[in-house]
Amino acid sequence: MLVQVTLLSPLLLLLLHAPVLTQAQYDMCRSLVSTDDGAVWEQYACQPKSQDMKDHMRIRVEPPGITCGNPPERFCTLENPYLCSDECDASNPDLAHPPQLMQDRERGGLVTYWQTVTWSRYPEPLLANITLSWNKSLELTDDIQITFEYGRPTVMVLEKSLNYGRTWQPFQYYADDCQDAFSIPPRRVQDLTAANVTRVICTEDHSRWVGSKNDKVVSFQVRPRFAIFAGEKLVNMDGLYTRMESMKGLRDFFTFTDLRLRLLRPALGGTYVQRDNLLKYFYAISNIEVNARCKCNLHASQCNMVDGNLQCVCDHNTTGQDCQRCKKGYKAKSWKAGSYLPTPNGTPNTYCECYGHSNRCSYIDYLNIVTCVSCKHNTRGQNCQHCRMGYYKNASAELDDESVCVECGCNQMGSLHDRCNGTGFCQCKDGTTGTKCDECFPGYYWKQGCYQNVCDEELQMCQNGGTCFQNQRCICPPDYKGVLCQHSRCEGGKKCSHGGSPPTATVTSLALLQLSLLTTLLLTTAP
Ligand SMILES: *[C@@H]1O[C@H](CO)[C@@H](O)[C@H](O)[C@H]1NC(C)=O
Ligand SMILES: *[C@@H]1O[C@H](CO)[C@@H](O)[C@H](O)[C@H]1NC(C)=O
Ligand SMILES: *[C@@H]1O[C@H](CO)[C@@H](O)[C@H](O)[C@H]1NC(C)=O
Ligand SMILES: *[C@@H]1O[C@H](CO)[C@@H](O)[C@H](O)[C@H]1NC(C)=O
Ligand SMILES: *[C@@H]1O[C@H](CO)[C@@H](O)[C@H](O)[C@H]1NC(C)=O
Ligand SMILES: *[C@@H]1O[C@H](CO)[C@@H](O)[C@H](O)[C@H]1NC(C)=O
Ligand SMILES: [Ca+2]
Repeated sequence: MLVQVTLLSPLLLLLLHAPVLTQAQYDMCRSLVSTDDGAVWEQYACQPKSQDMKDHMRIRVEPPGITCGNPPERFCTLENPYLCSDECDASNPDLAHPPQLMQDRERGGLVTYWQTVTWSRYPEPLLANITLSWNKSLELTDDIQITFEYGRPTVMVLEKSLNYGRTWQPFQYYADDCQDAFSIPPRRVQDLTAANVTRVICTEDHSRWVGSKNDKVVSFQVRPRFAIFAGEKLVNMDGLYTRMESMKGLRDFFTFTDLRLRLLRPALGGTYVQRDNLLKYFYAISNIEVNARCKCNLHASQCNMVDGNLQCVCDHNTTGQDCQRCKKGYKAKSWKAGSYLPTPNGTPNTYCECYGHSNRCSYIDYLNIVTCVSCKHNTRGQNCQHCRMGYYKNASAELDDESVCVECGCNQMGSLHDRCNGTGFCQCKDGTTGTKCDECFPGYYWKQGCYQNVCDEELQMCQNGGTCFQNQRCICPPDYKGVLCQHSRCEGGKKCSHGGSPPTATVTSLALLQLSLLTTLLLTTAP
């Protein structure tokens, strides 16, 4: 494996840097371009170089006590099942197999490996979890390779986390019989197409016992997946980057903060578990290769160790571990991820404009637009350029003014709804007026809204000595009734204390009343 890795790396570097040779600008944040107007800086996508992440990973194995050697234990091998002279002893450095031997740099051809206890508790399953953490979002740039000494597991799951280990999702299933182990049909990475490249598959390619010492590696194949877009030898990285830019979920598929190997059944060296020799079943891993680059949202070309953690060196006035925020004082425009592609094909390093009312933008796939999220200050819209319902835009204020949207303040009783027009005018109910609909037209009185006057001192006077109460009703003398006190209670032979008005007078006053009502009506409907 040592040989394999060192052989692979230069080739790998060449492949990963192939786009640099053809499209030099892609790995730089900006370059000087000469135009008719002289030289100008053109901004391009930037991302840090791919690196061997083995050096930075933190390894945790579970359950406790899964590592062999405490107490010391004898074990056999599948090749020589009856020669069980090997021993694992945690207290002896020469015989110990601690987890860090999965990430050490082996020297002088000496293979070092982590090893588990043997399957002496069969038929209870022999389970082990290996969790690899970086405390940083990373993007795979090459195949993950895990080297198993003494046989590859027959059942295993590779999981990943995008949120520092809070939640996990399967990345790939491995089994000698996928249907049997996971109830899913086996697939090969070679079967994947552009349409289903992000599918989580179960593969039988890395779990079978072939009896050959060279079949030690279990890989998660990134290169064949890239090749779907970049061609067989990854010569057309543009093709890949274009898809990374546009295809939903493609970039996320290769992104992770943690990886976990769930070892579910060791190599058997045959079809059945031999109960009389369980000392030959265990897991042993000598190396884990993870080549990746820091995810910096295309805003950094470098990623450094800061206080023991990887950290993007952010450009474009961004900040944060992944350059996922705007720097203080640069929040007028909202944060947006950079782009792989230079204009006009992409939108390199431009931001989404929210006029300072939001610092979050989101890409809506089916509309192909970038839109502000959670607009504040009572704004709304793709760029937070409109006012929320119930607010209107102050025409003399700038769009990025915090108080650009002014509350309509429509009177609840007097207006038809909460909305107002562009100059703050609410829509009023009949008889109501004023910008906020909190005043009455002449001839109307206010009582939780405007109502037409029943009586007043001019045209709709109360008759027969009645008095008008707040334009709402006439208070009549005892002998009179009716809205305007126009009816005598003495009619029909009743005795009255005071004399009634002559009938002719009543008729005249009624006619007058009708005339006055008409006039009021005409007055109120006039603009
Ligand atoms: C391994 O991790 C999974 C979750 O990813 C958990 O359900 C399981 O119990 C763990 N197994 C061991 C042996 O710790
Ligand atoms: C993870 O990284 C962040 C940012 O660099 C740091 O603040 C935090 O302490 C780190 N956590 C661990 C467990 O190292
Ligand atoms: C992906 O799509 C191709 C063609 O449609 C199909 O042959 C293949 O089986 C699919 N792979 C998976 C894992 O679904
Ligand atoms: C970052 O801010 C500076 C002003 O401080 C500005 O000149 C520069 O264009 C900004 N860069 C980007 C990529 O917006
Ligand atoms: C509108 O904005 C101007 C300028 O900022 C300000 O002077 C004025 O008071 C604002 N008007 C309202 C109704 O808020
Ligand atoms: C809003 O309504 C008022 C009153 O109806 C009108 O004078 C004004 O022109 C309207 N403003 C707009 C922008 O429509
Ligand atoms: Ca090793």
